[in-house]
Amino acid sequence: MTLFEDLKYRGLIKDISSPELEDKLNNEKLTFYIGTDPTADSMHIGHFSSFLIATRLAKYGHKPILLIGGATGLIGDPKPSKERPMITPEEVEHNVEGLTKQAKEIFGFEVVNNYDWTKNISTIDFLRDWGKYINVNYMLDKDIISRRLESGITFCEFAYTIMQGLDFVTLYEQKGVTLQVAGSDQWGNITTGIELARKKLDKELYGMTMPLVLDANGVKFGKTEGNALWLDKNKTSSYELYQYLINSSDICVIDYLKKLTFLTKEEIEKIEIEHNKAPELRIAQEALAREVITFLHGSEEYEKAKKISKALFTDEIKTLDAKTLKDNFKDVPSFVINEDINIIDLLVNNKICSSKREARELVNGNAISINNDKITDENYLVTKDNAIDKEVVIIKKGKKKYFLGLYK
Ligand code: 485
Repeated sequence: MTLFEDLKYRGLIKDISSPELEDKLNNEKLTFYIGTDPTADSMHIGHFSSFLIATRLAKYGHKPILLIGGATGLIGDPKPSKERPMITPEEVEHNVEGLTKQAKEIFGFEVVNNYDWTKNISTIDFLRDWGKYINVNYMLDKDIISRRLESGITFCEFAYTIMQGLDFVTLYEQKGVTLQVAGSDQWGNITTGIELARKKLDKELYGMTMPLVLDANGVKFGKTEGNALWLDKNKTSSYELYQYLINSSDICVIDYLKKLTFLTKEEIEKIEIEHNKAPELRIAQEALAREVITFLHGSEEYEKAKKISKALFTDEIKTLDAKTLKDNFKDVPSFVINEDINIIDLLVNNKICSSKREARELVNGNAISINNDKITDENYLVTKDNAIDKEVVIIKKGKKKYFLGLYK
């Protein structure tokens, strides 16, 4: 299979700037780039799904450059809805550091920062050397900008697309970059770069975008209620990542395998057959969790996450040590338990239930477990002696909600 066929099979091509790109991707060795802005000090799983294209193209001999937008992060890529809040230069710098380290660690490619070539451009140079080549009418036609005209857009954000375009041309001049890849929302910014290269240098650069990865409800992959799923394992444990991936819907999981793993078409087809025979075994979801977590954090972390997940549903939970449990339940609500306490009081005092009545109903309805033992007695006493390692009490409410009680 050629690279282009492989990308098409995976559903990874939304737009390409020219049909010539197919031949170039299949027969030439290109230097290409993908960028992200430092809005946080870690990437999340949505970035991962886009950045993975770098590794995919590299496997076919192309050379990736990863860009962290130390300059563009100070401006803010316009969202279709509203102006972004500005982030302080200190915060941007801190985030650039985190992202640069992370991008190197996870992907192992060259990382550049657009602040390096943007910081010394004067206002006059910006307007003469770049602004002069771009017509405002052309900018107003861009999807994201046109969607902001009614609610308003500041000149600061309006100019953003020229900054990204300037990056593309600069990376072509400095490093021979001829292709920019990104998610489909970046089409307008990629084409600004292509336009600048044509007008300034009479040079044809190329762009390619990927569709957004969506779940069964049309929600962006990786968007959970509340928190993002971070790639930094100190922010999102491998266990939490495992839980998210293992719970992927049957309808989407094959698409995720195509887009988020390097399993071959043959391997995915085999998994799909097995999966369709017995979806309840979650063979496809397990393969997804294995591939993604191993890529991000290594196989040991995957094995640990799998072990904990399995243990939570069996008595094996009692064989895990307090440290492993605490490390992997970082985002699970936790509280300190000071003394032996009746189950109903524990549930109400720590806001797991909103009233004693609700707590009793849940206990009587078999909906509460402590360290995987169903508690059905309203007078049950939670004690330090019964805590795992005399420290950790795992409280489960219903099928999925976990809480951690910790004895000091
Ligand atoms: O020269 C560049 C300067 C900045 C950027 C790219 C090239 C960042 C880009 N404008 C952006 O905002 N990207 C998003 C981000 O940083 O979160 C997301 C895109 C998504 C995908 C991902 O980055 O929304 O489609 O490309 C990697």
